[in-house]
Amino acid sequence: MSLSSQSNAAQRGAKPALNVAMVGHAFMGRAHGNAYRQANHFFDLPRTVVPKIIVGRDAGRAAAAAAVLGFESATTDLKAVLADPDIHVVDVATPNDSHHTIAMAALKAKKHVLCEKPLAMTLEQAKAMAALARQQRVRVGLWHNYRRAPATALAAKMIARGDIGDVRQVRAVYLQDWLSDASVPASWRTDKKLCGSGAHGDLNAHLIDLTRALTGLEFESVCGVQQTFTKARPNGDGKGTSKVTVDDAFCFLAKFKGGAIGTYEATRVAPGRKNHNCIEVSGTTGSIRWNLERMNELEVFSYADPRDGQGFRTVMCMDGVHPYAANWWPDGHIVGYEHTFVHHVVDFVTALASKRPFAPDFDDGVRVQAVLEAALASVKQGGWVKVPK
Ligand code: SOE
Repeated sequence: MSLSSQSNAAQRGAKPALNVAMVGHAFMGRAHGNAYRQANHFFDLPRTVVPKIIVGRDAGRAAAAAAVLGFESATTDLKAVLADPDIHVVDVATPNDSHHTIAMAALKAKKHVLCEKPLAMTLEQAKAMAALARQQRVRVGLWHNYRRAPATALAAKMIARGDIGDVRQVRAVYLQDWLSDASVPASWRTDKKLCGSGAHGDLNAHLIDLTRALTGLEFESVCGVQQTFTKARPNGDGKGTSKVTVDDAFCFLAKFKGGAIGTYEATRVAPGRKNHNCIEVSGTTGSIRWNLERMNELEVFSYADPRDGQGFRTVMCMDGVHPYAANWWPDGHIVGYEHTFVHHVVDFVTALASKRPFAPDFDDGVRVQAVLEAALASVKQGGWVKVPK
């Protein structure tokens, strides 16, 4: 064993274990699993995060995922996992329709819970999850990972310290194209009963959370429009087709408390846009823009700069002074999508041990769900809808 891994093992060995049970093991399961494995290797944490057990519906597939993702074991018996006092955190990495059931059961078992976004299928479910989390006095988190890129964490800091003045406008898009082709099969993501909504709950959820994280603004009312361009898709098994019951694209206007306004667009049918998550915040004295495709960079404009030097400048957010960056590589070396999940684990474990708040928690999830739901109501009834408290 090399010196560094010995010191790692020694460092990790000295900390009490934080055993994680992860329910689900697909795309998000892989991103979470990687984060659990990496966190202690790059950050000095108060607990040693242990990817303990994967819970899946199929024993064979769950066991294979455990081997690949570095979990100690796998099971199909969630009840037994929740009854195990040696499991401290339950991670809900399943499709949207099971978030409420699994999280409520984990909370009743007094487990700390991390849940994939969107928190729930409805505002009512989200409120029940948040209420139980408070009542059980456990720690909970919601996997809105984009808050935790070094650049977005820096943007939040810059806006909070007044670098762009008072926020007036937010313009945000999250564009993908994986459903542009009508022959792409139906899945849980195209079935309202399993996901609640399409691009809206999947992608606008991220934009809503990122807006709150960067600006501290609260949504007051929204006005939405949605479209489903492909009304039916072939079934994955090649037999027949299924109706698409959710949006391919969903846009909405927003008014914030305090007078700021915003525009939001989520789509899965923008050819050429693979995962184009981009937000720009305009204030009274400047603007900040972040683009996931250049995730380590912030575009910053300030009227405070000398007139002849004014223009958007690029801040490379990977120096030791930038959030999380010092724990990875020397100045200027960049990180990727998966590091945002590692930072999420790092902050959750640190908050857990220090009793410091962690965001986004389930109360933040309720705020996101309230905006999502108001925008859906606006499509139904037409016009502006107030975002419920
Ligand atoms: C699919 O749209 C998806 O996997 C989202 O569900 C994730 O939240 C996003 O990070 C990447 O795209």
